[in-house]
Amino acid sequence: MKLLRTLQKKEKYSTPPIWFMRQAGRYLPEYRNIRSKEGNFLNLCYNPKLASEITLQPIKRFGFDGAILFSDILVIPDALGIKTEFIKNFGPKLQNISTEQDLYKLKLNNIKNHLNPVFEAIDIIKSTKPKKTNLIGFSGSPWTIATYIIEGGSSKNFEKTRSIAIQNEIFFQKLIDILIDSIIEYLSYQIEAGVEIIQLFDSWSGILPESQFEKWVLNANKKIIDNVKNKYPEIPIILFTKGAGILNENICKNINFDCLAIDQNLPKNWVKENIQNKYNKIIQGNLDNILLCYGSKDDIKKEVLSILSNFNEKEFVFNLGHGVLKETPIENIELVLNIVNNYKCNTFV
Ligand code: 1CP
Repeated sequence: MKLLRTLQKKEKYSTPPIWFMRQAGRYLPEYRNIRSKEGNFLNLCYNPKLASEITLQPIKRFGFDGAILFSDILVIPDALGIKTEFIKNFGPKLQNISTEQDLYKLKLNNIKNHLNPVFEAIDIIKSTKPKKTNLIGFSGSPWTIATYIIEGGSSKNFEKTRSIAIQNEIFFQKLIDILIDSIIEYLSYQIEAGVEIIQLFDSWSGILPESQFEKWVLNANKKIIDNVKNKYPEIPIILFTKGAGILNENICKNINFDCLAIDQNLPKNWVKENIQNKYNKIIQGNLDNILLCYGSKDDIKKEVLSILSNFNEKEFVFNLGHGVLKETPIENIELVLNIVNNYKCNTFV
């Protein structure tokens, strides 16, 4: 309950709640064990029993305050009828969409039906999770999902998506509007099924210049958040605009969300001054996932303590700046939990 109460600003704890983005995944032997038996990643996402088990694996092992639903941001294109596969040693591969004609073929009313196994998984997790652990539902944000749809998978420079958004804005706006409606519907069903907190992942928001950022990141997330907040004012919303830098100020100025998830690139002083103090937003994150994976114990300890001393004067959620890497040693995660959970005891200072 510590995570939920912190996000609702109902309580300030001496040690912050803690969970990690991508905490359910390939760095865990118990995940790899289940994964090796199921060749198809999406089948795992659509298996309520296994998805609920994987969601709770990091909770059983580490006792995090939040459990993030095991699923993926690309279940939305899959539900829209855009063929989506996860290829071994390659990553996601999506059917190509690039014209208005393609958009007419999408299945617009398929969220409830296609993603019902996800809602069933939520129902199982709700009844089997420890009481103190809060369940976090999520979705990708429109811009980030659109990049996978237009590029047909992951990308390094997003040139195709960026050029279409500029050259064929009418088409791109239609695609974004379809995604906005689908995401609102998806999040609403997740909340009805029992998630207590929502996180929106706009993982590739950082590649856009200001005017484009306003159209595709700010406006799109605002529409989703306004709609969900209107229906479910009690459900805290965390927004992760990775790489947005000082444009995060515009996000805080214009959107009524509860918590800004910050990456590892933002300077702590700037965040403290501008996000925590000026806009009075709760923040989450900032620990470098690469440092967590490859850093020495001493360097990790120093950085964790620096994050705590900078951010923990106000409501704060301890997390990474991006997801746990699959090579991350389990003992590094245990080290961080130990430091965070014992922070006030001064044993590590
Ligand atoms: O074979 C495997 O096991 C697949 C690895 C994997 C896992 C464990 C993928 C493929 N997705 C996931 C789960 C996942 N993805 C979760 C739930 C588990 C948790 O967080 O603990 C969540 C929240 C996501 C979200 C996600 N998927 C994002 C946003 C967060 C971020 O990391 O920026 C993105 C961009 C994806 C797309 C995705 N899913 C998987 C891959 C390989 C990719 C492409 C990543 C890329 O383009 O770099």
